[in-house]
Amino acid sequence: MELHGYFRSSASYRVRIGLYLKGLDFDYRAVNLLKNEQRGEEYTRLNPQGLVPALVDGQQVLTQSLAILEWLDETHPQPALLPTAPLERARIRALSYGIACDIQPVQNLRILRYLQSEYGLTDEQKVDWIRHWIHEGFVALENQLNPSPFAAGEQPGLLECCLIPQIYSSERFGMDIAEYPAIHRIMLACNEIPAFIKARPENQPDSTI
Ligand SMILES: N[C@@H](CCC(=O)N[C@@H](CS)C(=O)NCC(=O)O)C(=O)O
Repeated sequence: MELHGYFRSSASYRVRIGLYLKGLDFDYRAVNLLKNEQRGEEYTRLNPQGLVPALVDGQQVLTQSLAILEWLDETHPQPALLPTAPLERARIRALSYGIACDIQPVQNLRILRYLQSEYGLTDEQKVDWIRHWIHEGFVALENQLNPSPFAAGEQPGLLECCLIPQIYSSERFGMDIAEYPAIHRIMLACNEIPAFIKARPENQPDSTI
């Protein structure tokens, strides 16, 4: 498999965690978002949306990080990213979508660039914007987390694949995760797990470019 992504992209980071949790081998193909390579002809042949990540498996191209993670879970069931009981699966999906559909999209590069070019937002205003939406999302998430080590119990899964990259983004913008104790506890537990360590942005080959 080939993962096309960018070291700082939270959606790419989600998929890296999933691949490493499942112990799957893949080649990493860096797509430099700052150079707009995601909009170039070569990459948009893989994903016409011009967004990373894309996962290539033989002749198949998969896009949308959550669809990729669920596909990985269906094709490589162990260790599972989702619980087995339908209601628990729905709960973990809801928490994960809360991050991937409601927090992350409004702070995406193209949104920030548009806010700057069309509405003249300064860098400081963009940081306020980002923090505002993350804080609102994290407060809601915090109130929905159980006191077990991970969102679904003893093992990390889909929610942690989404949460750890979102925490990385929030820390980049100066937020203090200790303000959200349940989220903080999950973060500390994930920080000990090799899959999460390998997936970190600073451990990717394009982090030094
Ligand atoms: N819903 C998509 C979001 C993908 C996405 O937003 N990717 C960002 C990086 S995290 C991107 O490629 N941004 C490029 C841009 O905004 O131009 C997914 O989960 O895969």
